[in-house]
Amino acid sequence: MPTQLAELTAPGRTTVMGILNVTADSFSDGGRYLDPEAALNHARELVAAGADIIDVGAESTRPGATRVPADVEAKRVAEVVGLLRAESIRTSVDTMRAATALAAAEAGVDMINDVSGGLADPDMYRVMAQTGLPVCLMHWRADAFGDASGTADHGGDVVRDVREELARLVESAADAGVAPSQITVDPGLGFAKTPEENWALLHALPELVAGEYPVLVGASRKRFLTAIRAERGLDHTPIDADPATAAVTALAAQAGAWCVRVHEVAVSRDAVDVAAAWGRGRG
Ligand code: PMM
Repeated sequence: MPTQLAELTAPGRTTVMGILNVTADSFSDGGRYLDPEAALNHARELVAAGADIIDVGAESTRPGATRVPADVEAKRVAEVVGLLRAESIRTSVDTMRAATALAAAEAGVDMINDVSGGLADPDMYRVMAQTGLPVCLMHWRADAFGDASGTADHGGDVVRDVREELARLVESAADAGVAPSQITVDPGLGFAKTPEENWALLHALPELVAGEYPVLVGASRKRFLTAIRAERGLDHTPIDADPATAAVTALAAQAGAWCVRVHEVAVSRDAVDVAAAWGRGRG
């Protein structure tokens, strides 16, 4: 029996997904966790800090990133997923390749997270269906799924486009046999979107949450957040965006997001706990 989405859903609060990039070039942590032992140690730290699930990715989508060869990606993620599985740590695999998703599933991964929403690889929906695992379909309109830079023309209504395009992804996945009860969606903050579009999507989060599928929010350390500090002339490296990320987490949790995907877990876990306690204050 594959992992059910309900098992990855923290009772009474937003789920916290910790990011583990097993890459050479991710924009905030590239190269630090390429060694499987270092990756395992970092995953343990993320869990100790309050992560419910660890998202393992071996391919960066940062602007300017080049794609990692398929066999290298599959080997890197499967190895780390296997190590985490041996410690009963829940994992998702962040990949656009069906073969990598399958290798991760064989190593015991609990969820498939595809930033292309299943569009980058014609076999992805079939593998999602075959494994029966929970999936995250992220919105990213792109001609070629290389890096996340550039923008798409949303005719002034990014919220409408993202809702409609996510609905189409869900339909395609379901047509291929993915159980609707295993599907989550993600507006894809920072993926071919302007800062204004990212804020419009966050503003509209209650609308997205009101839809049929649980919503995952990935704002952590993204450029539209560091921009807040840059505007004030402050340091604005990706890590400097951790407090702003925690603020997004609190507001996203308040808006009913199912999950937040973050690098710095401890403060985001506090933020979702605060939002949950605040909600219980209604009595
Ligand atoms: N962002 C990144 C990678 N994977 N997955 C989902 N579901 N949502 C996201 O927003 C997302 C993602 C890019 O960020 P990273 O390079 O810091 O991991």
